[in-house]
Amino acid sequence: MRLSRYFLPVLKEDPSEAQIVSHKLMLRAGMIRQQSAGIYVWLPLGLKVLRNIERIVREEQNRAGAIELLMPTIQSADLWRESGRYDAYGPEMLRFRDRHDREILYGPTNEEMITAVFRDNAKSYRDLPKIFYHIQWKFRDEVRPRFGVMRGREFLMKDAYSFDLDPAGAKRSYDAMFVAYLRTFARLGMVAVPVRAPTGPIGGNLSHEFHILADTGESELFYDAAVEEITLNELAGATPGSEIVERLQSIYAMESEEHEKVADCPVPADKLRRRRGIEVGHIFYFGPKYSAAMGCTVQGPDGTPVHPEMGSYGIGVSRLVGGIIEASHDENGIIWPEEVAPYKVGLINMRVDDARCAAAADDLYEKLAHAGVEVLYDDRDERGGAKFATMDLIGIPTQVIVGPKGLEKGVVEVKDRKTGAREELTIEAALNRLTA
Ligand code: P5A
Repeated sequence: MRLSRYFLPVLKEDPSEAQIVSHKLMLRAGMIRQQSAGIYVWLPLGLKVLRNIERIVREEQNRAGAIELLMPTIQSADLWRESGRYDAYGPEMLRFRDRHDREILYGPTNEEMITAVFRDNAKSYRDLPKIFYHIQWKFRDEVRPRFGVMRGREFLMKDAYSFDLDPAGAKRSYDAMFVAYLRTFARLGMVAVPVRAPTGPIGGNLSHEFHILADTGESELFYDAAVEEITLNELAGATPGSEIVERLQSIYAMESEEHEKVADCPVPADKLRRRRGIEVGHIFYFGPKYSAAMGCTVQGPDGTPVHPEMGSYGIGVSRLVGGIIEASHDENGIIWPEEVAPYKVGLINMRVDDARCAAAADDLYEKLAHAGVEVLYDDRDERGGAKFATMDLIGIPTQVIVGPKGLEKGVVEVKDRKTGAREELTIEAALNRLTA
């Protein structure tokens, strides 16, 4: 993408409406604009990041055997009356009426709807087990929407729902999602701490919250340092029901209020970590709570009807954009982990008025694009300093700088956004490096 043709409204100053660094940086980097309290427009650069996160979430859901569908944002009040949650949910639910005076709502979550879909379309135990998911906008009329996309009113969630014949099967589904979550956050470049959690209004008896570590996180966590050693390699062997999963689920990690109630912490002091965290995922096993309330049965192997055992599994996709920035930035701006970066390479032409520079930069741009590398090419007529500042601000992992002095020597400069390390490479060597 040529920056001269793109839409990247960056801001030089910190916007006064933002209190935390990710919100400031998302506004300054031209990723989002607020439309009304807790409701945002995703500008082109922000949308690219959101889509990248969605892609990784989707790949890991599919890998775990979950099946994608898409449920609507608008739901009927009657559906929620079936579970008893219409009255229980309170003012966070946005309720309205259609032209026929029927009560409807903007969905804050989809347990009721998926239970109805399964009830109306599945007949026997042979339809089990199943895990469904969708990635869909939600609305919760939060009392205090704040911190930009971190606590929005309209936000994007991946929510999955599992149906099993018995508790042992349900635990396997829970394990599959548990591992998928650790894999997802690791691929996003984050350490995610699985915290044993109280279940709240979703109900049930087994639940984990997933927190990514950042000093500005809303919760304070105490956890065993072993969490930080969980790698994609180890997760490869973590099949549902395996010892690895049991070990990972029982690693000590608690919010401070819970930790303080523990008389004998099993973790030795030198292994106990205290950090702040941002909740980016939450999973629940709640058994037949909704299937029983809503008359969802399948015929069991012996002919008797059974209410499927269910669980639900959420990831805050839009919250993750802010969460990743909280965990990965410096004084100059965002530092995107490779997999979520909106562009992999930021190409800077220092002198658009110099024919040699323009030709060399154009040529590099064409070749990188041809090799399938996503490049943001700053071909604007601007000062070099402003171009560096923009690239640093928007956090593209690798910058390539084409200038007249370098070209004299036949080289360009390649800069790593994260470490700041700079290297002079011939154009050919730079191409090889960036397309490797
Ligand atoms: C699990 C999936 C649920 O809603 N039902 C379906 C269950 N869980 S949850 O914990 O309430 O939400 C799941 C994740 O969504 C993100 N989230 C939000 N993100 C931005 N703004 C909000 N107001 C907001 N509320 C929830 C969180 O990441 C949460 O873990």
